[in-house]
Amino acid sequence: MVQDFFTGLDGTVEYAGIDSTDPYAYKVYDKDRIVLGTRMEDHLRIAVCYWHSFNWPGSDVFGSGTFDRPWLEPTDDPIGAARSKMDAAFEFVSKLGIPFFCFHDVDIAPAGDTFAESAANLDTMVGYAEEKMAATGIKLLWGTANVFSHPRYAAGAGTNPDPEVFAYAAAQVKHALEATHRLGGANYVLWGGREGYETLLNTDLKQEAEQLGRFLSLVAEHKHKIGFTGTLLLEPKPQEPTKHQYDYDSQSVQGFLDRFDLLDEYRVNLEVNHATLAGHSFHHEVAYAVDNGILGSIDANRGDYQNGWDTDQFPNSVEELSLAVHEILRGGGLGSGGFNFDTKLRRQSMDRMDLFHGHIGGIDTLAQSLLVAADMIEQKTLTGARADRYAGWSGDLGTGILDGTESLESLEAKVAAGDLDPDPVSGRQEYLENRINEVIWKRGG
Ligand code: XLS
Ligand code: NI
Ligand code: NI
Repeated sequence: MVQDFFTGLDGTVEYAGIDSTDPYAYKVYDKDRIVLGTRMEDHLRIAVCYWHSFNWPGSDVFGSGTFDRPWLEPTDDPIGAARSKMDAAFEFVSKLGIPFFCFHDVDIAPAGDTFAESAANLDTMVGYAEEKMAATGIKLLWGTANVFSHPRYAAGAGTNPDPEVFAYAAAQVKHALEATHRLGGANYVLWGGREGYETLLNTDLKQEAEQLGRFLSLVAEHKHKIGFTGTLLLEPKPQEPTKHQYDYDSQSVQGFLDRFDLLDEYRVNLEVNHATLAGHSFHHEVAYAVDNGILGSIDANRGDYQNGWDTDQFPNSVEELSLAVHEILRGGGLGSGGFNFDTKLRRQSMDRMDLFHGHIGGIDTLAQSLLVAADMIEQKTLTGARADRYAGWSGDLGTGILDGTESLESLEAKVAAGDLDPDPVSGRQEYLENRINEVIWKRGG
């Protein structure tokens, strides 16, 4: 008998429109609404993450768990408890009415005393997930391996100074990749939480980069060997828990992939709060990835501008997200990716029903951002201004420079002959800011 955990809500969260006062209804997210020719649900491909929502008891470094999570209570039946947790997760995602979930191996299956036991536990729980997915229609956006929490990974997984730890991480990632494949996952993620360093005093940067490149090549080889057709994704983050993480941001990941000839094998999973930790805006990270052909998927959340760490709060700013969603639409959408809510409740949000409030607000914010971004695309609010700004590059001089016809000598000759007389023009930043606000305000955002 499957127990119901979210009895505070009988049915499912439905779209009720902006005039509804029901806190358990979507005000904007209307999955079947067509936006630029595509259903809203198919644009956004929203996922709930297992770790923050179902595994985390609300503990922080100063205190223990505060959350009401009956499925996390101590037990002498770890597989039974993992099943209850999965019941809770699937009940929640079904009631939320969104299509995907994401997990780490250790989120869904208890650790055993040996690798073989842990792997067997994962297989058991993957079997249970298959049943749950078949019964609910919920799909897997991505799976991943947690190769950062266990003490053996304190000095890194693929970048560990000990090759035995590399081997252990390789075994764990292989198994998690196969579990993701078995569940029909659309992507597989690698977040290198401890692939970095605490101090340069004991770190051989050259050696660790070689190891990481090799690790990623092995994963790509295995993906093809087992016939997994999902996308491999690297998730950049500049630091935390390490002082410095190698997958710092999209640009450094792109350089790393290029160096190890892996640009065809990997894309990026960009997280809002990781972008801001790196000193970028999320808009920057997305725009960079789109323009360099490496955008894969998104971990939706937000940081706190007063704090320097990964607070993983639920997104609530349409203004901030609209700009990023606009770049995504401009780039042709997310493909196999989606918006995974890598989001945490605040520690004082103890009630399990708070999980609904966090997700409903975040999903509506995202939906509103999609509408704003679609308006911006249709009105060419930014694309038109950008095209005008670079129009000179389609003329004879611009094409001649880029295609190699011109040299420094020929350019000097043109300038010296007085043929060219460039006129500085306005970048119109304030004008563009106003146009964006108009779109947002017209949408009632
Ligand atoms: C941590 C990361 C992590 C990844 C999955 O900061 O966001 O949650 O998304 O390992
Ligand atoms: Ni993440
Ligand atoms: Ni994060």
